[in-house]
Parts: sequence; C-alpha cells; structure tokens
Amino acid sequence: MNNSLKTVLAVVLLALVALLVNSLVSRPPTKTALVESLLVNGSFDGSVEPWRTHSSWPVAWTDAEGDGSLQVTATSDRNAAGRGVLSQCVNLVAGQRFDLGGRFKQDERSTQAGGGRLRITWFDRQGCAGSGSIDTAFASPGQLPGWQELRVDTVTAPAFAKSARVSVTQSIDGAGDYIGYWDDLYLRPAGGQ
Ligand SMILES: [Ca+2]
Repeated sequence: MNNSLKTVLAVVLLALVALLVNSLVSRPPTKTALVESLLVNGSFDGSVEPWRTHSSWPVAWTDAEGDGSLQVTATSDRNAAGRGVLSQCVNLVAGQRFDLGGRFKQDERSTQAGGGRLRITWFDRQGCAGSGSIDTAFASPGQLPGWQELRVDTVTAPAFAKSARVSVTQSIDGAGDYIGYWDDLYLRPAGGQ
C-alpha cells in the first residue's frame, strides 16, 4: 500500500468516525431530558439564585460537596427546632400533576441528629399571592450517610391553584449542630405529560 492510498484511507476512516460521533451526539434527547423542571437552578450551579433563603440559621451556597449545593447549619442550645430555609415560587395550571424531589446529605461533622422537609404550598393567585394551602405530601431525609434521594409522591395542583411555592425546612432534634446539604431539587410534570 503506497503512502497516498494510506492517506486517503485515513481520511475516509476519520470521516466515518466523525459521522458516527456526530450521530451519537446529535441524537434527540431522551424523554426524561425533555421533561424540564419548573424550578430554576435546582442544582445550585454557582449560586443560590433565584431561590429565596430565609432563616436565622446559616444558609449558604457551597461547593464543598464537589458541585454547588445549599448548606444549612441548624443549631440549638437545648430544644428540638425546625425552620424554613429555602423556597422558590412557580406559576402553574390547575389540575397539572407533578413529581417533586431532590437530594440531601447530612454532614458527618454534625453533633446532633436532625431532619427536614421538602414540600409544596398551592396559591390561588400567581406569584404565590392570595391564600395558600400546604400539600399534605412531603419528603424527609433519614439518618443515613451520604447523599440520599428525596421523592415526594406525585402531587396535583388543586382546582384553585395558579402558583406554588416549593420549600425546604430543616430541623434539629436537640442541643448541638446539624449540618445538611440540599441539591438537585425539581418539580417536573408527572409522567412526561
Ligand atoms: Ca449541584
């Protein structure tokens, strides 16, 4: 085989590889990827924006866990306590069904046990105005090492709902510190509807 033939063959081979890679890369996204979360920046990429944080406990963005997450440090001198730490409001349509979930990790430096809740409150006006009704469904982390998946049962926007607030509370069981990380929070149309 002479050199020019080798070159031609190499070029053809490269072109075939390029075609193959291109077809793999440009493949349409899976159904899961098409179903987008209504929540903005649920993965806390680079910041907490546009989430609202509201607690007298330290609540802050951190990259301590590799990629961005929300770190909450619950503290108590004595009694068990719980506080709302994070929320985001989304406008939606009554009757829509959603999957709500996220991930949580408790920091092993915690000196006290604790927990939390991921839940949703429905409002009868857009922008989480008007009167609100807390859904009875919620997800709570267990006393487990490492990241754990939180998955609320499928929730349905009531007939009056025009918006909803997804919120996170964190709690501590007694005196000490309970440090937790929240990440990858989502509110997605259920079943890819
Ligand atoms: Ca993240």
